[in-house]
Amino acid sequence: VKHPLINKWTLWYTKPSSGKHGENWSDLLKEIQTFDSVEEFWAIYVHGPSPQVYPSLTPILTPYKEQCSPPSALANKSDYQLFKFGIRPEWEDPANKRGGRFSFTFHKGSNIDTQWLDVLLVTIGETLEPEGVSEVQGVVANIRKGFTRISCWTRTTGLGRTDRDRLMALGRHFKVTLGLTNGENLDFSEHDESAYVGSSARARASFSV
Ligand code: M7G
Repeated sequence: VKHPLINKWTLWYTKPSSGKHGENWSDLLKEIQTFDSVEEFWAIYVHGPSPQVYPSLTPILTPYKEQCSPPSALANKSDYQLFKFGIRPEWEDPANKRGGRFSFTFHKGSNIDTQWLDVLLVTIGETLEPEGVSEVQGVVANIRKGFTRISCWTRTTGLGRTDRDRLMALGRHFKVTLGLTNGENLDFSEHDESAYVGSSARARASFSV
């Protein structure tokens, strides 16, 4: 018997760019596996993608064999993304277009493996937001040279007062999951702006929690 999840999820991986001309973001972004039960999640988390999906992963399994390793084992410039099934982890996806993200940047040398597992669990367990609220689109871990970053992508940017309150509540839960203290701020930025400036790192925060 498998224990079903409320939603179906897909785990993605962005392999580091080679720096070669003509290589673009969509060549780097790869779907690892989709799952909708607790058991399948753990199998992927512990053992990596199932043999059935290996053939489609060949281009990234060699030389990158670390897809389901913890973030600390990933190469610089790689990402993990866990998104609701059907939503690509991109600003351009119709489901993300009008949204944004909460993010926290951990300084160089931080090991975020525990935080990332906790984030995965609250995401598939759907405890980040109350029943009936559906802001969470997915979560992302970025491995970069000088830092690591964990984000939670949301459907909206909290324009109205009630929407903003709902986003703030989500942000506070996310903050607790990451084990942040009150002095450590979680910034919210809009995807619109990340797409405009070409990097989420350079997008300014519209508010913090
Ligand atoms: P980043 O992953 O937001 O973080 O962007 P960083 O700036 O801290 O490294 C890195 C690069 O990946 C961007 O400059 C884009 O080339 C590409 N990229 C990242 N994301 C999330 C997207 C996306 O959603 N759409 C597109 N087209 N490119 C993206």
